[in-house]
Amino acid sequence: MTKEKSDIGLIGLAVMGQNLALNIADHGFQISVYNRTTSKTETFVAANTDTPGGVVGTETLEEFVQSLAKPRKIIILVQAGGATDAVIEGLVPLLEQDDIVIDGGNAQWTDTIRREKELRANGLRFVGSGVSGGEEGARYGPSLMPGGAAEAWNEIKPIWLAMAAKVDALTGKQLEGAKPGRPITGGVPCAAHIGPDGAGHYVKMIHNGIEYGDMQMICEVYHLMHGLLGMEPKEIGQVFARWNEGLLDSYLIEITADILQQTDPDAGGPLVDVVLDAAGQKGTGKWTSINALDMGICAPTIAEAVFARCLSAIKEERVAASEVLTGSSGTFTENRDDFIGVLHDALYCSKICSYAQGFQLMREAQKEYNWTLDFGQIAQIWRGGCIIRAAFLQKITEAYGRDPSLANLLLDPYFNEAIQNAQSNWRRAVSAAVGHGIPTPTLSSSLAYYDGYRSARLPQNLLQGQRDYFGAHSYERTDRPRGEFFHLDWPDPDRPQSMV
Ligand code: 2AM
Repeated sequence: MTKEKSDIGLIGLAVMGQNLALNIADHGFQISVYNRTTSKTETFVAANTDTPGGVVGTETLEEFVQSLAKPRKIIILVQAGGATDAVIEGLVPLLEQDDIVIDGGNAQWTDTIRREKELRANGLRFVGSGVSGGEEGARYGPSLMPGGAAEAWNEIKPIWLAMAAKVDALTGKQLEGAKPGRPITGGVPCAAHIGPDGAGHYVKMIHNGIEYGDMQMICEVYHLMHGLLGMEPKEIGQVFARWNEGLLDSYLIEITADILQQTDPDAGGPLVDVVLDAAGQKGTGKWTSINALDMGICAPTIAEAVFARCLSAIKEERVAASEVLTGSSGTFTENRDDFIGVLHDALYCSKICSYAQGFQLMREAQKEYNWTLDFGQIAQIWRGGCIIRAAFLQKITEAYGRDPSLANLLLDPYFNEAIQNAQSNWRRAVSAAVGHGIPTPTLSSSLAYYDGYRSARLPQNLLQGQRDYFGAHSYERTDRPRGEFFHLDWPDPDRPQSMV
């Protein structure tokens, strides 16, 4: 039976929008839907007449808005940027005080901050909700990262907790098995209020940056298994499947095992061997890296993952260069099974560094934007629904539980010990890669990050000397208090040092 007014509305019926709408309807909420092209709305509604909550199709924005219970809750799922602004612009004049507009797209957090401010000035509420998990996640339970006013969160909370992925309270593992009309009940939902205005979209962006790092480091390990150990995709896939039972247990390792064992349906043989090695990207890894540079936070693993995609994309140029440029030759003599263990440890250590960088970015951003982020909770809502879901995140939640103001994940006793136990293998893997000319930008830069972070003294004393020499940029001295700056007229034979 259709209720007079729907509990929530959704604009934008591309695949993500359709799946999120069905997920919400599966949980007993009546949802109104609107799409610019009405035929899409009609097809969608006609195909989904028997959901537990009910899907109501609307043809105009006015009809859509009038179909919603107040305060209205409206999810926008159109392309980020101009399309989102256009939809908001059309919507705002139709809304009333306290209505809530929710952007579920991949918006840049700075746009979300702006939109929240603009809507607040109009007496409306705006929530920027990161949604992770792709099409499958949207349909059966994504990880949800809403940012905005706390009162707005309280209004949408029952729907958000219902549609989110669920994890087992003890193990943190995602509960599987949701079906159309039969959602999962019980478990801990992967949704929580992240913070004000752009906090949710910021955290979603960091999630994606970490995802870039995770994916690239897995690819480098595959490259080493193939290039050094001569392993074929199927065997490599079996190793990943085994790793998925242990410390590295994660969605990305699981799908990697599947991908590597997939046969080409057309030509036979491993499908991965005929997939073109030129990566695409939509921009969230790039945004994370730009933001790291803007804030002056060291996040090389994530940036290298973006650059690795850029380098892969110039396929023709690389093919030409491969005819001209030489690398290293020589046979690899290490024991195969032993070296597989070495690669496992290198991957684990690099992953710790990559996440450490992501959390350092969030720590800095909260200062910049005046947010108070709960890092343990963020790790918790990433345990299910999203692409980086992993057993590992439970360890991060525990680390922030031990010390909510932890400066760096590397300093947590669990992760510190993990790296102590594995780092000699990590170094062996990177050495072998360097020695045999196999590029490992994320494994290598993670190690450089680790070694840099643990160094009480770095060579930037010399760098400060260089800056002062050519640009009179001044330097501080180790034997003087911080904040006292000196300049030396380096080329002058008498070398007078002055305080500046
Ligand atoms: P469409 O089906 O009418 O193209 C993803 O592209 C979704 O965003 C689609 O549902 C699309 O609607 C919608 N969309 C893109 N640009 C839009 C705009 N400027 N106004 C409204 N919807 C838009």
